[in-house]
Amino acid sequence: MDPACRAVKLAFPLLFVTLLGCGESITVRDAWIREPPPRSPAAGYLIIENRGARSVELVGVETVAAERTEIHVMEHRDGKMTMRITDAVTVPADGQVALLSGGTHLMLMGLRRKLKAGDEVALVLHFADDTVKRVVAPVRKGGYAPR
Ligand SMILES: [Cu+2]
Repeated sequence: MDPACRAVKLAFPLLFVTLLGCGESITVRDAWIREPPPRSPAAGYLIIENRGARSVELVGVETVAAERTEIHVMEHRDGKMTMRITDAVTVPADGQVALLSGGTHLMLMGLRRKLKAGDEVALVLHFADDTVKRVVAPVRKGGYAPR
């Protein structure tokens, strides 16, 4: 949240959204989690839209369904695609980032319960500007789609 928005929010907690639209520039949609094989982490996908004039950074994701949730990027190494943890994903101003099968994705590590198609997982997304977005991700069967 930019400093002006934060100041207005502190001074006028009920008015800031309608007056300035602060914190309303980020939308999370099309979230889903692939049903994982037994004893495996689960990959999660979603799209983050940023209608604001500044870029925002996704800096963390959490869910009660897993001990921790990592953000993974794919990279070529020695001719193979491998996954690497990243600290943040930048969503450009007036743009979007798609976490898709075969690309940047969420990885739910240490699942606390079995995830089966039809289940729902509540995800909490934290952004560097203190914005918090909650989204419910259905669990679906789905093939891996390299890109
Ligand atoms: Cu991964």
